[in-house]
Amino acid sequence: MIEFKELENGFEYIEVKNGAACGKIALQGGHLFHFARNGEEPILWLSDTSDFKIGTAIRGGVPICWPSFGMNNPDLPQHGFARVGMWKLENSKEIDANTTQITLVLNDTQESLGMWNYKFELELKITISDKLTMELTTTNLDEKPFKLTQALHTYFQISDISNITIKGLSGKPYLDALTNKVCQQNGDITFEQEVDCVYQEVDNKILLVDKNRTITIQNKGSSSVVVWNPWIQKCKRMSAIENDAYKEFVCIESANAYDDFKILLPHAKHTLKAVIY
Ligand code: TA6
Repeated sequence: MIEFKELENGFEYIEVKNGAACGKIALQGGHLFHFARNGEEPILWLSDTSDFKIGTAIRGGVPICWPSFGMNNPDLPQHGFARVGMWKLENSKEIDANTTQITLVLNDTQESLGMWNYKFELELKITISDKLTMELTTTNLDEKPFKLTQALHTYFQISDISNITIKGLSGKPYLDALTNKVCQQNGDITFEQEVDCVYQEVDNKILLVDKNRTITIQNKGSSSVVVWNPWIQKCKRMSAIENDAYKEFVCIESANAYDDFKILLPHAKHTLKAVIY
């Protein structure tokens, strides 16, 4: 089932249900804000106080950070403009009883050209099945090259921040965004404070091990992964989130960030892919 729905305030989204899973995708931001396998707790976390209003990024799900991650480009808002842009539905198809694919696109506008003077096409292909697959493809439609940093800024729902361990990043170098120092990961990741790390040279699966389930993240077209939890103080300062919600989620972001940036020549393409299961 693929349904086109609207909230009372006119906020449009697509609801997908099939034999394996369900998902909800907002046209604003191309923002997948719900994904759950049938009979299971959602895999994506969504803030109870998230905004569903035009021009404000949803807090949770998978915000699309593009064409810059963080404040990598001072001419752009934090995490770029794609996550508040109005995307268009390009295609929706039920591949089989357990697999549904939704394709959304975002193109340059007068507004985007005013901030970032490049013609582009950004395509997001979301496949909802017992696995969640997201493929974000950038095409440079301009006559000049551009630098790209990006992330699928995935918020994972967890039982509690004290219960989880992230495996697969031991030995990897990372930029600690809190200290701006480059360090090396020693062993698995657990959480006792704010964490905001951009891991580099990542070429393997990442495991999010929780009390009752383990989620696997397999990336392609990316060698950087961001691990983030705001912890107590930053959570209190953030918009559209309850003060103690830091306990409910962790972000493991499939990225091209920091040294893993891309330079796209005219008419070149790059796909950032994440498979979550
Ligand atoms: O990915 C981690 C991060 O860059 C954090 O520094 C924090 O700012 C987070 O993204 C959320 O950013 P947002 O603009 O969505 O509040």
